[in-house]
Amino acid sequence: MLDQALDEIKTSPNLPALQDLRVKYLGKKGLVTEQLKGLGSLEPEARKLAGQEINKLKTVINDAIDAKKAELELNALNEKLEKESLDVTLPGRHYSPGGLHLLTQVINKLSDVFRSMGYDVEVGPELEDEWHNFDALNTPGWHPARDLQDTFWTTDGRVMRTHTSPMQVRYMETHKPPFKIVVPGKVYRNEALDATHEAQFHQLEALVVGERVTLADLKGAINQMAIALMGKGTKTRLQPSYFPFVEPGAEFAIWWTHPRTGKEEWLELGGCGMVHPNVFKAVGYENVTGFAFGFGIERLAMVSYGIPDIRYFYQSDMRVLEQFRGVL
Ligand code: YSA
Repeated sequence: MLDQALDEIKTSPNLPALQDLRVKYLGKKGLVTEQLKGLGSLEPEARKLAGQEINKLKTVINDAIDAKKAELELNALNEKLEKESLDVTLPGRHYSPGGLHLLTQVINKLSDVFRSMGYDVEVGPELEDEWHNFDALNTPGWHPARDLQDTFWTTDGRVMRTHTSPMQVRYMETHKPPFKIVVPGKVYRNEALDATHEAQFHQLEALVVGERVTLADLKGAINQMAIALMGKGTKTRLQPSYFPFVEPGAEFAIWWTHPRTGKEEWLELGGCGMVHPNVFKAVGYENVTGFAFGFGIERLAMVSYGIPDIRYFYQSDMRVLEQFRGVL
């Protein structure tokens, strides 16, 4: 029986067939098990000898089946691997590392430029109270200038800040002059949207306060910023204008080439001026002067990169965003 069993095991073609052999020889009603059952009728001495023989037989068959099983499993694995063979020369899958949004890059660059000019970079809350956004900036409730900055109010009377200027007040409330700060951040307005107007956009505010700060310092700071951003020879212009929180006030512009018309023209970037005495009064400052300016970061990015429509910044269109990966 042993020879036959070993022969069958050796030629067993696959794992199910091998399992059948295990049952055939070693199962509850298997051939070897049956032999064990027959031992009862033998004399004790003969039973002992026969029992040892049968157990040996059982072990040999069991070992042979285990060895064959390992061999069949290995064969199966090899076959599978052969079918699935890996081509290690294939190029890997490309995962995009992502990148910073152009506006983030411009804000980072602006922060670097101003830090190099000795300014501290500050941030402030986007949800403001009316006092900081308007009243303390010399814009009381009856002031017509409020209409220019229509925005979103919460039911408890707070306001999504319409500009970064409220941070002028917040900073002065908690710091003593002299200082130079810039404040980049998001602002909100209830706007009719078009190529140059969004309801959520970014501004950068600058505030410099000291003993003898002049309009010439203001013009110098704006020039320096424009040159750092756009290179030597960049022209800037101040034009008289009105903002309640400065006196005198101005708008400043940068000379640029319109990306679509190709025409050279002035692009209004933002407002500026000498800090109004009423603003200093609101925060308890005396005997100081200062200048401030604030401008739209989207507008600046549009100038720098020839982007014709502000809405491109917020449409998450990869064809647009990818063009500006790592430009700064
Ligand atoms: C003025 C004087 C200062 O001493 C300090 C700051 C300022 C700026 C003032 N706080 C302000 O917000 N002026 S502004 O209403 O004319 O806006 C400033 C700039 O933000 C604009 O010149 C423009 O570049 C940008 N802006 C305004 N509305 C916008 C916008 N950008 C995109 N979408 C809008 N809806």
